[in-house]
Formats: sequence, structure tokens, C-alpha cells
Amino acid sequence: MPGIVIVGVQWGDEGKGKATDLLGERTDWVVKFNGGNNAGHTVVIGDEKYALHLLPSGILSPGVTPVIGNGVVIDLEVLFAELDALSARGIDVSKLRVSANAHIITSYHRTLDKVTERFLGKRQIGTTGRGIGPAYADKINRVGIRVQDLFDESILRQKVEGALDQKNHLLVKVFNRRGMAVDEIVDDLLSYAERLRPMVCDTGLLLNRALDAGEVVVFEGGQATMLDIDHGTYPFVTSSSATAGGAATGSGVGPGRLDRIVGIVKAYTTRVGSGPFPTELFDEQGDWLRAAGFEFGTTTGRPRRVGWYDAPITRYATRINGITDLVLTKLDILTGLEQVPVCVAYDVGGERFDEVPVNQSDFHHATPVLEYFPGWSEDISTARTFEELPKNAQDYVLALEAISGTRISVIGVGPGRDQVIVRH
Ligand code: 2SA
Ligand code: GDP
Ligand code: MG
Repeated sequence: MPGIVIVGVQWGDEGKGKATDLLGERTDWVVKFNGGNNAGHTVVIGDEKYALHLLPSGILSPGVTPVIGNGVVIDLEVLFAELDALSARGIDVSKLRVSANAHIITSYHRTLDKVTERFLGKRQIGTTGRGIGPAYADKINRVGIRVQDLFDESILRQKVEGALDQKNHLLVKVFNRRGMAVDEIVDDLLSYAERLRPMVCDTGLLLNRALDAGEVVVFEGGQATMLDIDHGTYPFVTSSSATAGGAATGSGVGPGRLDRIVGIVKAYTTRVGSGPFPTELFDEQGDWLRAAGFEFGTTTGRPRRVGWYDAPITRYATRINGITDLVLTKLDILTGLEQVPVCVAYDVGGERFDEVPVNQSDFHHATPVLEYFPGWSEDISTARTFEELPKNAQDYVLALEAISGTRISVIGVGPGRDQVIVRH
């Protein structure tokens, strides 16, 4: 099974980092195909906890070659800070490969992200403020800076001039900010070039050759289906293709080579930032869930919005991504609930919707139709087989599988690398 894609089913933070890390033992390559340092993956290995933002989670496994694909946007300062921090903890980062076609996040992207959000006021997206949206906007607008531009100073200068023409107008005239100097940006970018150079290559060629040789490549998605630029709750989304299709375009590997599509889904739902969220809890049960699951952003520390499991979302994600297997994470967090609610459909102004409504306004006004399953109080964090789970927990998993329409192959019962149940 050489090409395995990992995607988030909900609004992110489902535990994709842990799932990718888990596959590490049997994996040769892990490629990040979308997003940038807006991602936040927490991986717990023994007593050590690693928070990764820009680097693929596979970097923690000694046998894996980590790759930053062409679909990623790179903040070079963050890249080297993250590499240095991992090196200082004894992780070998020397194998990292970076696509020559990946785009660069510059200081003007970070500034624009922040001022645009401030300007939007109540309508703000709640971005991570890392410059992600403006960098992708430049890519689509054909005024982006790519990794390969760093190795030709005169091209780099021309491109930065072109990009700043528009930006300075916007910054000075619209946002009342100071304009940015071409030299300042060019010098900053060039200061990273020589350190970056040995990592840069045609990563598409590398990955295709690896697949030709029968090696295992994991495509690690950042963010999630409901944050995808095309299929998410637009405009409350990130600016990249976070779904399985993005694994092909963001890495230079044909869609036919993606053999398994693994959807990571939390046993409840969380969201960071603005936008519709039908099962959201605003009461003390929500506070309990946030505290029990420690639902705070890995990148920004923001408290995450929390709610119950939403089956129509899993069905939607299964269709959009072609999910072949689900990994259900954080089942342990639900321990202690007398009843576990699950959203099976929506009510929109008295009308029942069994699937995610195509009309965004309907989704904004959707309230959940809940079904209740009997809870369990036994500690499940040490269970390693399905049969070791209490009967009610087993039934809950089987019910999710039935209403979501996809097989749950792996169940997470704790943050640790070994705290999983693999079902055969
Ligand atoms: P952006 O910065 O342009 O990508 O923001 C656009 C929307 O995408 C959401 N988004 C995320 N949602 C959940 N987790 C993310 N990563 C971090 C984490 C977030 C953090 O793992 O915890 O630490 O705050 C992530 N990245 C982007 C974002 O909230 C906006 O709604
Ligand atoms: P990602 O963005 O999808 O990689 O997810 P994050 O790392 O942002 O958030 C998931 C959090 O849940 C991390 O702190 C993980 O260590 C933790 N986690 C993952 N799986 C499980 C699980 O099965 N149980 C518990 N209790 N924690 C988990
Ligand atoms: Mg995260």
C-alpha cells in the first residue's frame, strides 16, 4: 500500500500528527502537501512532547525522509527555528527535502494577515496570523515568491518589486501602515538561501521514484476537510487544499497513486476561529469537554470551540476525500459521560437535513438532531484491543461506524504513541 493520505475530517486538531507518527515505523517518506506554520501537531513519544508547525510529523521517525511539498507555504524563519529546536533535542533533521516550487511567506504576508483581520472586525476569519492567506493569494495572483527564486538574486529582486508595488499601495493607502522596502525583504530572504540550498530539489520526481521502487509514502494533510478552500465552510476556511485532492496537486504525485485515504476524526468536534458549527456547546458541558480534552490551539494557544460528534460531517468528508479508513481519536475523553450525544442530522427552520446543506446560510442556521448513546465510566486508556473496551464504548464506536458509513480501523485512547487500538 505505497501511497497513504492522512486528512482531517472535521475542523482540524483531530490528531493527524499522532496518526502520521504512528505510521512512521512502516513509512519511508512523509510529505506535507498543504498549509504552513498555521498547522499545529502534537506528538507524544514516551515522556517527550513535540509540537510541530511547519515540519512534517514524520521528521520524528529515524527511518523517514520528511518532505515539504510544492503545495506548502514556508516561513523560513520558522523553518530554521523548528529545525534547530528539534536538533537540540537530538532529532536528526538532516534528511529534510524542500520543494523548489513551494512558496515563501514573507514579512509583508504576516503584516497583511494581521491588518486584514483587524480591518474585518466582527467579520474576521480568526486566522492564525501567520501570513498563510496572503501568501496563497499571491501564489494564485502570480506574484508569489518561490523557494527557487532565492537562488537568483536578480529574479528575486524583480519579483519582490512586483509584489510590493501592490502591497505598498494597500498598506499605505488602505491600512495606513508604513510601506516596505524591497532591499529589506530581499536581504532577509537571501540570508536563508545558503542554508536552504542543500535541502531543495524536485520533490515530485523524488516521490514518484520512491513510489516506483515500492516505498511507502505518507501524505500528511494540514488543517481539515471543513477548512478546505473549496469544500470547507467558506469563507471561514484556510487558503489551501486540505482534502485528499490536495495531496496530489501539493506533492506532484498523480491521484491514481494514492492508495489509501485515511480520515482522522475526533470522537467529538472542535473548531478554532469563526464560522458555522452546528453541534457547538456553549454551556458547562462544553467547558468540561474543553478542559477534559485540553482543547487549546497548538500554534496560538487559543481555546478551541467544542461540540458533539457530527455524523453528517464525517459522511461529507468521506465523499469529498474518498476516505477508505477512519481513525477515531480521543475516545478516552468521553469517559465519565452518562450519555454520549451524537448529531445524526440537522434541523434548519423545521426542515430536516440528513447531509451537510450545500447552502452556507442553511448550515449557519442548522441545529443538531441528537441521538443519545449510553456512556461508560471505566478508564479505557490502557485498552489495546477492541474487546478490552467497555461494552458501551464498543457500541458507541460501532454506532459511529454505522452512521458515518465508513470503517473505523484505529481507535485512540490516549495521547501516547502506544495508546491505540488497531482493529483487524
Ligand atoms: P489561516 O491562519 O489562514 O490558516 O486561518 C484560517 C482558518 O483556518 C483555521 N486553522 C486552524 N484550525 C485548527 N487548527 C489549526 N492549527 C493550529 C492547531 C491552530 C492554533 O493545531 O491548534 O494553534 O490556533 C488551524 N490552522 C488554521 C483558523 O482557525 C481559521 O479559522
Ligand atoms: P492535529 O492538528 O490533527 O495533528 O492535532 P493536534 O496535535 O493539534 O491536536 C490533537 C491533540 O490530541 C494532541 O495534543 C494529541 O497529543 C492529542 N491526542 C491525539 N490522539 C489522542 C487520543 O486518542 N486521546 C487523547 N487523550 N489525546 C489524543
Ligand atoms: Mg492541530
